[in-house]
Amino acid sequence: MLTKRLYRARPPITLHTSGTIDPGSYIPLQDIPYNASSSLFDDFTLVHNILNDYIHQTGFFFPWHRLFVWHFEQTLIHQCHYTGSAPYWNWTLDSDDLGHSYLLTNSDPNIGFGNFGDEAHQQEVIDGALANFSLSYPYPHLLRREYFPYPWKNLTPPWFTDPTLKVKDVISIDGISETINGFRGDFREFQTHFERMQGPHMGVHLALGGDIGGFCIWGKPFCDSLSYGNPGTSPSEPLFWLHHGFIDKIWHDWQNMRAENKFAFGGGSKREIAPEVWPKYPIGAPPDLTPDFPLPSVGFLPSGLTVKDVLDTTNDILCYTYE
Ligand SMILES: [Cu+2]
Repeated sequence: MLTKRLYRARPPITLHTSGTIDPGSYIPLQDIPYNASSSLFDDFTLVHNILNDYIHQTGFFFPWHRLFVWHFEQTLIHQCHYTGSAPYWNWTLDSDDLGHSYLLTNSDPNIGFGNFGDEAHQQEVIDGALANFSLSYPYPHLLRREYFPYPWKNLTPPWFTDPTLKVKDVISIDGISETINGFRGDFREFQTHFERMQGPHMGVHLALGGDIGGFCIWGKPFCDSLSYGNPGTSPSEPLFWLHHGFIDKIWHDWQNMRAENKFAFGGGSKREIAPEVWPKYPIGAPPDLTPDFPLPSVGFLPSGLTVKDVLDTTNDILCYTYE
């Protein structure tokens, strides 16, 4: 059964830097106000939003999200009496018809994630265990979800160049197994391919629209800087954790595919998405990250961990594997 409201963070998370890279530069993509009535679940969203510019299209993408999913799992275990581990959604198995997958059509009030939302009400999810699931960021609202089989149709070039691309074409079983088999020892190319603007990570986020797609409610604040809103708040959708759980598994599988992949790492520390420069730095501009760089924690995630600490999921810190 899904617990709808988790415990609040006590004390509230600190919104200042943990001292990673450039302490002065932790400025959120959109400086959303701290909401005192938020839940611990919401705090994860806030932290992801604060760090949005540091953890996407930089070398931190895979390692930071590994720490993020792990900390979510540990929080469920230690604060919410959860006895399982972080689950993942293998969307390659649903790629032929994502919109009708079991996960997205299960209305069971205890365990179902519910269907796509109600068109008449801003795509709010109205069935399943997440019906009327209330969220705090970027402003109080109910969970929203919408299906876009052509996720890039209305998004703007030059970042998104092919409006006709279908999500099913970038999340197929064959495509992902090629990704895991490819890029021998080359972490940078592996990430560049996986995190590309019209790749599988983006594809699933955008195909499900609403909160996980970072879509805003038109006419509300924080709905003007990007054509579709703010990807920083995507952890508002519980499916985020299943999507990133699977992304972590894909990285894990790639790491374990060959000895030279195992500790391969690279990427820049500075996100560059200005159209003229980002093709040159799809996973971040210099200074380049090394395995010794601390993972940004903003006083919420475990601090003092480096990239190296999360390269092997079976080490004493993370201590998990995939079956
Ligand atoms: Cu993210």
